[in-house]
Amino acid sequence: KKSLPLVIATWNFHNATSKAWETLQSGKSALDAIEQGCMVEEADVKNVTVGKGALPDRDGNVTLDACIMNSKGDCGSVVYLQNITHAISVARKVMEDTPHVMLAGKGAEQFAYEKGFKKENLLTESSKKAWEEWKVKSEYKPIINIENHDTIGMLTVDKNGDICGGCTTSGLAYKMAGRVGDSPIIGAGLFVDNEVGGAVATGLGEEVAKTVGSFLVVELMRQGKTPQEACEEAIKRIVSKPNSNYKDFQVAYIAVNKKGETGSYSIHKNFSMSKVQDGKSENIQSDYFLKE
Ligand code: SD4
Repeated sequence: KKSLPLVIATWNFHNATSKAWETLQSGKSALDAIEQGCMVEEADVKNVTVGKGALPDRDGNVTLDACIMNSKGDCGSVVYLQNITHAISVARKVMEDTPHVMLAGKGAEQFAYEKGFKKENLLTESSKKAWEEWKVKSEYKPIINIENHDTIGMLTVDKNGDICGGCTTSGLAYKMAGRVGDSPIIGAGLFVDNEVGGAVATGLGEEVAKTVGSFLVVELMRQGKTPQEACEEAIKRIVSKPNSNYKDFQVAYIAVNKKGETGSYSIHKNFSMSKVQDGKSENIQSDYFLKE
């Protein structure tokens, strides 16, 4: 049996997983750890796929998607949220302070102000410049995510074996106005089942949503697969579809089970998972489907 607690996240998000680990160590809840960890990336203007400084949609608007899930099976989500950096915190408030699961757009923003969140301009000068350069050609093409900075999806298992998760993103750069990805959709971008485990996705959200990817990973674990096997099977579901053009997009999953075993798998190479366990932080290169 692997030692608990542990924290994992998509990509090389050492600062975020470390923050989540410290939060757990300070005696706070696993949900606090998820929120605090995800907030690190939301606040980091250098991460152009999450929170402040994110790349905008085609029209120049930064719109955020996020969700959170606790070990009791409660969840909260915001979609198409503008002008608020910490979408993950608003998602948590939706979960805890409303009878609903999901709030969208203006309603989500209004709710955030009522809860005391500050209005902020999320479009930084450098993201604005990138968008203006993109506009010259306006080529609409999802890009394979090979860099080590991207959507953050995070899972924790606390010392009692209870599991929580979160996911926060600006989605695809230069997406159509109004586009919502997988990340705020419970079961697609994130799923936690405290009897079994949790999973989160990153990459081209449309492909994740079409296969209800994170729920699939968790159900496969319920049927006896390891987290690694479950992630592989969920990726195979996507690439084995008739007419799948998987060579042109990336999807990746990370997963954890109740014992603290973890797994990750992607279509293309260069995906990695951050992990903190026993106080040791590491970045683990993920195995992948498309071998040269
Ligand atoms: C989306 N899955 O909106 C997100 C984006 C992402 O790596 O994960 N990028 O489709």
